[in-house]
Amino acid sequence: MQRSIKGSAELVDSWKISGIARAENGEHSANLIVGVPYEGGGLDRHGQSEATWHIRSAGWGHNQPFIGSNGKPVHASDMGDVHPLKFGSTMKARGYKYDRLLVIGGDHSITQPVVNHLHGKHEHLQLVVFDSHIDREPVGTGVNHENWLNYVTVPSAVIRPTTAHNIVLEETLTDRFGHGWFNRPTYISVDLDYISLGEAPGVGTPCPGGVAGLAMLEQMVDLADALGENLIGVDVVEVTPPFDTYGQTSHLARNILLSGAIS
Ligand SMILES: [Mn+2]
Repeated sequence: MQRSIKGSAELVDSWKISGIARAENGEHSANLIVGVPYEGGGLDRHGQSEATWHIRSAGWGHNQPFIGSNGKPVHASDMGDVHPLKFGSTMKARGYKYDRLLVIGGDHSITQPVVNHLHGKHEHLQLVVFDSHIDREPVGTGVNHENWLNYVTVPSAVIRPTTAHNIVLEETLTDRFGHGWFNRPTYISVDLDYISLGEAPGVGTPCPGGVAGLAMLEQMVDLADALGENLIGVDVVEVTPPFDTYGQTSHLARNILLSGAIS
């Protein structure tokens, strides 16, 4: 089923997604989807601002309620797209309540306003980033896709492809956050350049040596299991449709996002 959306000034007013209803102001969603189609420049490859449409429409032909990684339907609603600088104010104004926030980027800088907004709601929030890059370049010219982690107000752990194994993942999170890390509210950010270029060619800053898409999906499922209701948000960022092949990067991004959904 496809629905067209009439949005406000903040919302893009013409997108469609298979089986997902529009979020009404003030309603409760198990999974609230929001797009942040922003690119700040500074990348060799442009097009991250096109990704929200492509990732949503990657499910277009499925004609289903979305099915989560455990085979059960995912109940989700979609608030449309919002500018990163209006993220916090829009969320407050619309009064959405949700168990889990599913965020579609946008370049990686969009994670910063999302996480800082959530930090206002969850004092002990922590951030797990899957990325081939560290994203802590020097500051000075404002928040961008290479330095945004410097502007995040919560503790973070960056998981790079060399530390992809699940045991190493757990060790890394324990080192960074301490034992019992799964007992604190957590946000997961997935840069698609963490995935092997063969499976995810449509990214802003390609990096050879990424992990298999299946390994990423397994890590998401394991993390979601370990965290339970403490997993409060997931994003997929840096998808760059003009450099994609047959939409495969967008489709993988969609599946990663939904593997982090509550179902
Ligand atoms: Mn990144």
